[in-house]
Amino acid sequence: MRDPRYDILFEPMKIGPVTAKNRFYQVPHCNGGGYRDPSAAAEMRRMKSEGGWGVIFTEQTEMHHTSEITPFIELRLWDDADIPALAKMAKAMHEYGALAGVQLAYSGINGPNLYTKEVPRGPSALPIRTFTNDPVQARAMDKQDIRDLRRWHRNAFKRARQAGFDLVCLYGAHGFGIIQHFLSTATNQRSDEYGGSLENRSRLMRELIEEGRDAIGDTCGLTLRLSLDEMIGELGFANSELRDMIEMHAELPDLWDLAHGAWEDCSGPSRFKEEAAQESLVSGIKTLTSKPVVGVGRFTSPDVMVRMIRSGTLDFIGCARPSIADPFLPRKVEQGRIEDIRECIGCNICITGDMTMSISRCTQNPTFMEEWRKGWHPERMQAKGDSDSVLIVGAGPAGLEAARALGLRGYQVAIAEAGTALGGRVARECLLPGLSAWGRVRDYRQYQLSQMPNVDIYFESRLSADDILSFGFQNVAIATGSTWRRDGVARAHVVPMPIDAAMPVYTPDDLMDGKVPSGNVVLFDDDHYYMGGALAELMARQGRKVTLVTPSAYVSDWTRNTLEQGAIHRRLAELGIDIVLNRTITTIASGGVVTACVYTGARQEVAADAVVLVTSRDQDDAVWRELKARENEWTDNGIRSIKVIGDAEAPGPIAWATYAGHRFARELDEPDIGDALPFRREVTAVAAQ
Ligand code: FMN
Repeated sequence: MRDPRYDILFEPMKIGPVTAKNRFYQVPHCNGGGYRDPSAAAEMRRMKSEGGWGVIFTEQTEMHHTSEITPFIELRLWDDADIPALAKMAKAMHEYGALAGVQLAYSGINGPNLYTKEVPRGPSALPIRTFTNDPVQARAMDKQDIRDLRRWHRNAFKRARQAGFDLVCLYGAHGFGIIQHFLSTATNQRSDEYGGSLENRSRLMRELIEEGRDAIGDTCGLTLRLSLDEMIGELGFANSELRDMIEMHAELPDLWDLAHGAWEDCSGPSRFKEEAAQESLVSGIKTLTSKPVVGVGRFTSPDVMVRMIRSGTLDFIGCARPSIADPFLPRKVEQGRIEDIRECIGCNICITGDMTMSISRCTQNPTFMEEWRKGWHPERMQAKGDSDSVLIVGAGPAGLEAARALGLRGYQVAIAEAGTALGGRVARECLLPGLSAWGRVRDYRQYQLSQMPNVDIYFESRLSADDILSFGFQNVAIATGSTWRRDGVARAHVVPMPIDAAMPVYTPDDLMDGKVPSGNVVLFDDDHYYMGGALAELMARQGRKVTLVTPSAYVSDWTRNTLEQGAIHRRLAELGIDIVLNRTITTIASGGVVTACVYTGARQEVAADAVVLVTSRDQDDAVWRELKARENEWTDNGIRSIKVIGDAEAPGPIAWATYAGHRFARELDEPDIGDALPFRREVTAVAAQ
């Protein structure tokens, strides 16, 4: 039963000519699948429809071939050939009563056109502004270009309508859309009627919306997504100017969709941004317009959502990442199952799918983007197979997710944990600066397991191979995790590096155990994800003088894919950490280290009292290897299967571990598919000629 204090979230809301059944609004988000995996993306959106969202949007959809953002894989609506894929998406969104929305993007100076080889167009002649700094410039649009752009928009609106969408959103946020490029004096340096005054800079926006309305008719709503503040200094489109602009065009779109700054500002990870972080930027805007306002802020708490509505800040609760972590969030609020919400941890691993052009993952929801590929439902598991019992050795993220999913299937599950708490690495890492929300990986599963009578948990149970063979479980998952290496082996050193025994050497495990080195510390980061930066921050906050050395050109290089690399560098610099890029450590001597430039080999000595090695991890798989060597004893002991999963198989990010745990649970007792591909995919049809 729904708690009446959440009733307000379930009020139907009008958006122009259409009505959303509630205020849960899935704002546009990409998924790495896009035009390459349209059925996978459609099925993912269908889950959100089943999960109760009132409005569901696509990701950004390139609306014309003269503006595309290769290598990133989004949707396309270049011509009629793209309509069927989008129609499939709209149909899936509609299935349980959501409004289906498509976000149209003309990327202007954000589109390098690497695939179509067209010359990019923008309000002014400027270099393309992308993550990849492509050596391409846009030409300034003349009047004919503007007329063309308006016609292309009308065509795209008609196609969107044909595909069955109820809402069309024009993308002018995150620095990505042509509307923003015209609005901002940083990118619009025109002297004609499309440049100069705010009225002139918003002329194109007005024309596109007015003409779009004619093109889509009176059964489809038209929304506008704008940046709350461009965050690029004086020339940028700042919050005050946005407010002036909304006042000037208050009734123009059917809804104002407001999202902060650049993408990294808007989708800031929990390490740097709290829930509702955009509140002050959006507050008061509702008084400028009678049209509804949607805003975002990694909303996972229904109480915060209610506060956003009751305070008159928002009409709709916009969610991207929380809807990925739990596509059933609205349904759970409606059913009074708040404790079952699988809260987003704000790690931004979902964004890496887009940034690496692969396919998205979610740490909390391992079924994300596997709904069609593997037939995985985010809430339901198939019933158990032939066998009955499973022993899971290790209660880290892989073990916990395996236990939860197997418990749902109906197996008798026992978890044996060597320590005294659940969570494994998650329990330790969530104590590092800024990472507390990551503890939700454990908290969600801990609660779910506590509700399952068929799952037992045993602490202080460090099992040997003999124990496992003698316990009588039919299936076993070895999820014993990993340990950070102490010998420097990773990428720069594939064999142990020379280390003088007189120099105190620490690993991330030591620091997480509370053993923090003293004096001047050199941290060598050859891991390149978050750990090196997080430990440097930890030590600096404890008063150590820290020098971070990395062979990469960036601190915490891989976090460029989670959109937090800039924030990490800024924080470390502000904490006074000495950042040494493009250098590796060749030798650890008694009073310091020797570094070498990765390009020239030029050497330098750095004095140090201690060294922290953030390099790679060893899988803790001794028990697994012993069991594997004794495979001939399995059957006699009633064992049908033993598998090693997660970090114990091969260390990776936490999302890899929850995925491995989930996959183990899905595949147990299923037929062996041999060499067949373990997922579905779409293969482009080959032209006859
Ligand atoms: N915003 C867009 O306007 N268009 C997009 O295509 C888009 N892609 C995104 C992809 C991912 C994986 C994520 C996490 C966000 C994306 N965003 C995009 C931004 C979100 O719409 C949203 O504004 C932002 O993530 C903040 O909302 P949240 O805190 O609920 O995640």
